[in-house]
Amino acid sequence: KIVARKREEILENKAKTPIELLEKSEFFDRECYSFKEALTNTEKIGLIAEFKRKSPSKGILNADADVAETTKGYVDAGASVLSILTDVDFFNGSNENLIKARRVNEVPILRKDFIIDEYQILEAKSIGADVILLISACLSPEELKSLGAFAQSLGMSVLLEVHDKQELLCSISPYIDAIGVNNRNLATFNVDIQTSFDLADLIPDEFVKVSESALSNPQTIIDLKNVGYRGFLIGETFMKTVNPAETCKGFIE
Ligand code: IGP
Repeated sequence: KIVARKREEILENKAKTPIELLEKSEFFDRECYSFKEALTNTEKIGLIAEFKRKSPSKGILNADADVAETTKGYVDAGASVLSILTDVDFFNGSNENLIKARRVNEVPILRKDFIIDEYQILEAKSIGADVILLISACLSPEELKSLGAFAQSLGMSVLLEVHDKQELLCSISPYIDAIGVNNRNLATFNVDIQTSFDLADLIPDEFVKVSESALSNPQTIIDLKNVGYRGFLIGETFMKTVNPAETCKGFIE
């Protein structure tokens, strides 16, 4: 369902903003920040703090938080990377939100969306993103390789998302930089942190290990660090509170 909607959206966006226009954006030629570098060789805990207004499983999380203020607050609190939802239909996100975050922050930004086409990667670059997400459950191994190679050819980093052993084993390629284990099953919305613990040893060492979703307890981060994780993607725990940046700060301290 999501993929069908994305195909429509891509056609609409291509008609409005053709590739030649994307390439003229003020951000298109900037050098991307490295996702890997931001999460390794650092004293920071490796937080990837997400700006997400709504989710299909929980509905509205936060209708009011200001994106510039919140993301700047995340970074001031010690977040290493920002994740910005740009999907409109399912997450109330927007490209505009990512642009606003880009203008006030100097850390890597992950464009959080369902990427199925090279156009969306060019669009990500044009709005100031450094990292794209490729979801194993939405793409064939061939698509994962070609989209990953395309993003890397633009100087961007690639985060591959998996949620079980089979997805992991058939999706690994040289065209990814980091592997994110989603603790939330996208089909059922069930969450289980054990997923990250179970897959840790199966992720080859050359990829940065990221644990995604349902993280709400600092002790879990410490335990995941001990099995090799270096990135921790957190949305809801922060966004469901009135002041997400303040909550992030409390979490890091
Ligand atoms: C954040 P949470 O439970 O902290 O809000 O999860 C992030 O992992 C989640 O938003 C996410 C997501 C995705 C959203 C993970 N993979 C793919 C949209 C698309």
